[in-house]
Amino acid sequence: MIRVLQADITTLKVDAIVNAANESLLGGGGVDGAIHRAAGPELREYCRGLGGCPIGEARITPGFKLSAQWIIHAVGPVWRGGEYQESKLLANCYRNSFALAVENEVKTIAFPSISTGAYAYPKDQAGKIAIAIMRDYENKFSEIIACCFSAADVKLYEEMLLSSPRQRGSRI
Ligand code: AR6
Repeated sequence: MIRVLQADITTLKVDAIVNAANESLLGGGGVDGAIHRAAGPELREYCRGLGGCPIGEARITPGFKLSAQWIIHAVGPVWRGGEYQESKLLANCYRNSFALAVENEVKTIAFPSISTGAYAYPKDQAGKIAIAIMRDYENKFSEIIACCFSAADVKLYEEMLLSSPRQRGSRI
């Protein structure tokens, strides 16, 4: 199932949380900064060994001091008006994160709203992509959490979830 929650993603007790990282994977502001602070300095050391990550792709690390066993670091696109493959790149972030989660037998996973902070992706357009891909993977997980930071984001995601029903054949 997909659940919308208002929370600091670093506090969630799930198998994996997803980070909205940058190409260096060495930390930054926003959710990335919060995750690095909560996971501790070992995360940065581990990430240094990964050698970065291209936009649209994802990398997995241990959760270190987090309750989550894994952190999946996805690099979203910077919004540049919509003509620079932003939607495809954002969709790839979600797909590649889910693929890594499946490979690592993750059953519960939480996503922030990738690219909608510092990278300025319009929230409604980004939310539509996030929900559509969460629906594609819904059957492979016991819980997918859309972790929103603000009450306004919760409202937006809940509306989008309602207008994007579970796919045919996926109901038990
Ligand atoms: N828990 C859940 N969501 C959060 C949290 C949190 N603790 N903190 C912020 N958000 P952003 P981006 C929400 O800027 O747009 C960093 O510097 C926030 O409200 O974190 O993908 C990286 O290093 C927003 O909805 O990520 C990159 O350089 C969402 O998380 C760059 O920012 C994403 O906002 C990535 O920018």
